[in-house]
Amino acid sequence: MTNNTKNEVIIFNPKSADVKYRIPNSVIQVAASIDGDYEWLIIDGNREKEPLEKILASITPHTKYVGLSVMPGPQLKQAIPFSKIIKQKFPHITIVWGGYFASNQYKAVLESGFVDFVINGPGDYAFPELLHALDNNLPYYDIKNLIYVKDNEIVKTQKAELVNYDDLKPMPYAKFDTMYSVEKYLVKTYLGKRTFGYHSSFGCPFTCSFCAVVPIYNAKWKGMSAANIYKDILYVKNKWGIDSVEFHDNNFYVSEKRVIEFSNLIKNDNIVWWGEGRIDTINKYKDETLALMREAGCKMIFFGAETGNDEVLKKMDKGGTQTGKQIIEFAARMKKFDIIPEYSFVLGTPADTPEEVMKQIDFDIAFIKKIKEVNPDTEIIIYVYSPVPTEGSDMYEKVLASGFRFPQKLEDWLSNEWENFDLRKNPLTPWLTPQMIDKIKNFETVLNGYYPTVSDIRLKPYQRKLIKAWSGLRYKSNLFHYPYEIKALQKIWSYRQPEIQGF
Ligand code: B12
Ligand code: SF4
Repeated sequence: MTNNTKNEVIIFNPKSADVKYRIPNSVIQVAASIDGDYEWLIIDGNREKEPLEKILASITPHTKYVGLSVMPGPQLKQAIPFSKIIKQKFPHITIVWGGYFASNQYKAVLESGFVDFVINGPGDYAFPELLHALDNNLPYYDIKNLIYVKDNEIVKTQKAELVNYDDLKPMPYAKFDTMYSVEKYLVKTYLGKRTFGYHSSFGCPFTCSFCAVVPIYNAKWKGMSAANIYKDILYVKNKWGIDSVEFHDNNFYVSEKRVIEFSNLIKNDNIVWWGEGRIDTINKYKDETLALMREAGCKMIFFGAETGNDEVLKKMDKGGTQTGKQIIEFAARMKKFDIIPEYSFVLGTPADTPEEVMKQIDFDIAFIKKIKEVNPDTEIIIYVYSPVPTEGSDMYEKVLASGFRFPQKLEDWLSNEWENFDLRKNPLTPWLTPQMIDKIKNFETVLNGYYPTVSDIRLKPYQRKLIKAWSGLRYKSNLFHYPYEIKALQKIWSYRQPEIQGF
């Protein structure tokens, strides 16, 4: 099909997962923004054996723009070299990057010389406006959410008000289906056999200083109406037979009213759903709302618990009213409603002395064990703190004071060390010693052994039992050193790590 079409705009989603790739909503939404105005083609790196060849073969004399969606980590492995090659072979093509990495690391991206524009945050208006300006030789300094280089200086245009989701053009799923079968993106998860990914709001009203959403959305949030979410979900259900939905919003549960409306709409459709939320937000929900959500299919919710230490929560600028006590009590409350809380923790935040860093790690290990006592079904996900450039925040000031610096050159992000940094597995942060990293990792191994995650649908019951019994000995006596035997079992039975594989 690529031979007969103009492919005026090619939008590339670099490979982000080896298996169970999610529907690439970022690039589909970008395509929606130009649908009807340009002939576009999406190429999904997750679905191509030779994605670069496919891009090069799809470029026609009409192709003027190649857009890439880039988040940190493995997507860079294709985004960087492919952009460079496209620019070398087709210097007249304008290369545009969008996505979280592009927006947060725009300096390195633009200084590479092979990316022409960065879309800073939502591209729903910025992208079509940019193409229109370039096509008509118009100035683009007044287009919001744009970053580019002019006279060797980086120019950042004004940030736009948050997009009204309900006003956007519909997601062109049916057209995308002619490029890649949507069917193949329906993955088997803990939620169901045919889980679909959907995104229904921009931003987040909070300012956690470790979070990459903050520099882009500056504590703003705006969501689609419940009626439109429902309309889309129903369309996908009727067309592709989905049985469950992962809401990919940064914070799906900001508005209780929206959640109630959506729950009432979806409750008879037999759809199981999941999303990310805040403990202090949902703790304010009424009991009836929580019961309704469960009845409507909300089986599990992801929460950034971060730490049980109130001082550190403050330093993280977690905002709201979250406290250690609340985190524990909330886990118990969720149990009553049969909704599994998935708590993510960020260990290894900077402190004044190495002793304090270690003390904090020990504190959180004990805290996590307490949560498991209160509600053993709570899923725990552990990240090692990786800085994000939230300029002006206390935490980031501490990070800079420690001597930490992000790579200056785009291609430096391709090293293994920086990939591990992106995956929040082994950050190159000066205040974390190998012993600290080992302690975190070893505890995680023993914890995952003693409480195998329910979302790991591949572990057979007897495997679960065996790992649990063995790890229990270590867990109960706090013997976390060198848990090689648990690691070996997990490797043989390919244990799933939600913190790397997503969700
Ligand atoms: C789905 C998802 C994934 C999927 C992959 C999706 C894909 N592209 O194939 C999976 C599960 C594989 C994944 C993995 C990871 N992810 Co991820 N992911 C998401 C999630 C939840 C939704 C993305 C999405 O579809 N958004 C919907 C679209 C509409 O919004 P959008 O992406 O922002 O797109 C808009 C603009 O950014 C812009 N835009 C984006 N791309 C482009 C491209 C062009 C050309 C233009 C013009 C504009 C543009 O316009 C779009 C429309 O307005 C986001 C959180 C979020 N809510 O966005 C995290 C998120 C992007 N992921 C994140 C991270 C860190 C990762 C990981 C690197 C690490 C991890 N532990 O999760 C891994 C990488 C692992 C790997 N193997 O690659 C972070 C990035 C934070 C940061 N530090 O920059 C986010 C923000 C989550 C978070 N809050 O921490 N992820
Ligand atoms: S609540 Fe979550 S998404 Fe919002 S700023 Fe904090 S960590 Fe980021």
